[in-house]
Amino acid sequence: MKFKQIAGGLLDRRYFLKKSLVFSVAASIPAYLTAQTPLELERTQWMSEPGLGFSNYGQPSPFEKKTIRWTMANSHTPGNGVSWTPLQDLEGIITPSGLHFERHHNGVPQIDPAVHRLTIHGLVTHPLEFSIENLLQYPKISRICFIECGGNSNAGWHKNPIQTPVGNFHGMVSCSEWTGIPLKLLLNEAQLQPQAKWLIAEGGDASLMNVSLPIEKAINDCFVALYQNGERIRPENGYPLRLIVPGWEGVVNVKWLQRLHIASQPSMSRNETAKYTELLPSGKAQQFSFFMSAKSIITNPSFGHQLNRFGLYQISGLAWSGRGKITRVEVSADQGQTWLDAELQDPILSMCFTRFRIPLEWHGQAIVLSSRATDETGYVQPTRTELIAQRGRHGYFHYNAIVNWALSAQGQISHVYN
Ligand SMILES: Nc1nc2c(c(=O)[nH]1)N[C@H]1C(S)=C(S)[C@@H](COP(=O)(O)O)O[C@H]1N2
Ligand SMILES: [Mo]
Repeated sequence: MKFKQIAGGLLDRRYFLKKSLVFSVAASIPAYLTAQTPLELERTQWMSEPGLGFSNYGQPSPFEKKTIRWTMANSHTPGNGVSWTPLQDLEGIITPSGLHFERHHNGVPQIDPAVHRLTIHGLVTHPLEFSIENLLQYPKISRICFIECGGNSNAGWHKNPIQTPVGNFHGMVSCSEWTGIPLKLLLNEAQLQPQAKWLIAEGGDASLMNVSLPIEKAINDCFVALYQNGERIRPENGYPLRLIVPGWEGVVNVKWLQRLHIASQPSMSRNETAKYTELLPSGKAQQFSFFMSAKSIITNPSFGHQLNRFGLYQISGLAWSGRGKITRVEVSADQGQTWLDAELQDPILSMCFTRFRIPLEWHGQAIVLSSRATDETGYVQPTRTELIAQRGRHGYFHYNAIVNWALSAQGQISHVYN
């Protein structure tokens, strides 16, 4: 067989497909999978008595209690903090709603949808006020897209590589199917005046956060979402209404949306001046760095996982880009000297998580696993050294360098820089 096997034990992504055509079944199955004879199934307790009854709202299996968000709040201001999506425990591309990361500046408001209003005013011909009921009358769209906090992965700037599960390092990104009304429709109802250049979106929580967006983006693909993964948005993620700004940093995806002020200038609010700006080597700060650039991480295996047998492993991970579709993910097992293309799993959508997979044959070799994403603009995820060369060492936001996992001969995984 002419499978490309490169340094470190990575195999061609089509390995399994071709293997089943070439090998006889017996020869290709590892001994530990062979069933004991006689082939009799043990009668378990759950086969011997009726199961539980129906429930009004389903919950995960009690055996999956470890798959939870990791929360961290400021003890002086408990409403200000983060909870991380446990990316190391999840598969596919959709983040379950109850595990979507959270970033609140002043807690989760308990908004009564019957009272909530969305106001559009400023440089418009018809200032408008919508109730949720009014909004539900408009034509809706659905879109699967990621939301990533601009501060995600910021531990990558640390001098020494942080040793923590993927979710606690990169878990300020999640991906849902959002359903709502294109902003363009609502702005058309209000009729923008010619001087309208910026849209200032305000949330109805106690942080009264506001952010400014160029009007072109607002018209192009933004929408106000009422549903998340088929059900009404969770309170933590903006119930009853949030702004979705595909591909752009989390902070502009205003939750608990209550006001759209159309203006000729940005508002220069705290979250676009003091925060969510990049301090460059020149000492100047870069503002309005909206796009989330291409990024990828191997989620399985990753820090905290233990390889406890020799043989084939299926490496899998996530890639995404705020500039469009992911076109390629390469994986290396030798500190980035040689790379092999991973399989990209359908669907491959713009500004959305893309799942990648590649087999690895592991026989106790110590290797370094890395993944590198390319998006449809041709942008290639940089190494950490390249990122630091571009951005200096004073940054905090928008860290998207290649992540390396060192796999030891004992099957343990640690985070390393190269
Ligand atoms: N009203 C309001 N909107 C907000 C925030 C907030 O605190 N209040 N946090 C922002 C930030 S910084 C991010 S990263 C995203 C997080 O969205 P999520 O909590 O649904 O993951 O919401 C943004 N929208
Ligand atoms: Mo954020």
